[in-house]
Amino acid sequence: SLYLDKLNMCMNGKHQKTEPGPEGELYKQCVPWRENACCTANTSAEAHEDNSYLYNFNWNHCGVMSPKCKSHFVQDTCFYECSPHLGPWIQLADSSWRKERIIDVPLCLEDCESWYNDCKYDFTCKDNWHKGWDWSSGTNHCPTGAECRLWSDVFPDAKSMCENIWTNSYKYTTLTKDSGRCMQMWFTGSNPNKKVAEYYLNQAP
Ligand code: FOL
Repeated sequence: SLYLDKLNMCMNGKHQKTEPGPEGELYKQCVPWRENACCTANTSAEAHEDNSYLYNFNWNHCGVMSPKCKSHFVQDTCFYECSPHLGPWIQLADSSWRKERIIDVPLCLEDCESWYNDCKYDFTCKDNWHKGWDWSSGTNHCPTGAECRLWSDVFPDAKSMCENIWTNSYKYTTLTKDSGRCMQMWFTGSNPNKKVAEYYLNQAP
């Protein structure tokens, strides 16, 4: 049924598989998705690389990103590329590089807050990392006029970071992991997000 499809599907993005399925050999931080994933082993390894072929994205656009901060971007990449339970939040995208996107995925409080906290001494020049970079060198650099500033000057709080950085992919929530009502970027063991997707699908009209 259409309902069950939404519980277990891959978005039509740039690198996701057509259908979710097991992957024996996912890399490091993407391992939690190995029983059922939208990413291939290759994508999971690339998720850990600087300037990877996935998006040629340069995390170090305002000096070297701290390892703690980068670990959250790696985890976000695993979540974005590997999650098979994003169906309730997949919408058509109006862009050249992907057919579909995610919008307003309710992120668990702990994941958003720890991400912000681990990046707060880092620097960036933009609050939306999807658009407006200078790509003339092949990777993104700060555009003219966008100065590197302390993270907290660009993002006043965790909410502004989680919601703005990927153009509302995430919705900030005060829901905690134990609620079963928010999506977890960081988890171990079996994927807790399936039940969350099921809950939100049943809320839909
Ligand atoms: N993580 C999450 N959670 N949601 C996402 O949507 C997401 N997207 C990416 C990575 N992680 C994500 C992909 N990131 C460009 C910049 C960043 C990017 C993909 C592509 C890029 O090419 N930007 C151009 C505009 C391209 C266009 O819109 O046509 C630019 O102007 O900088």
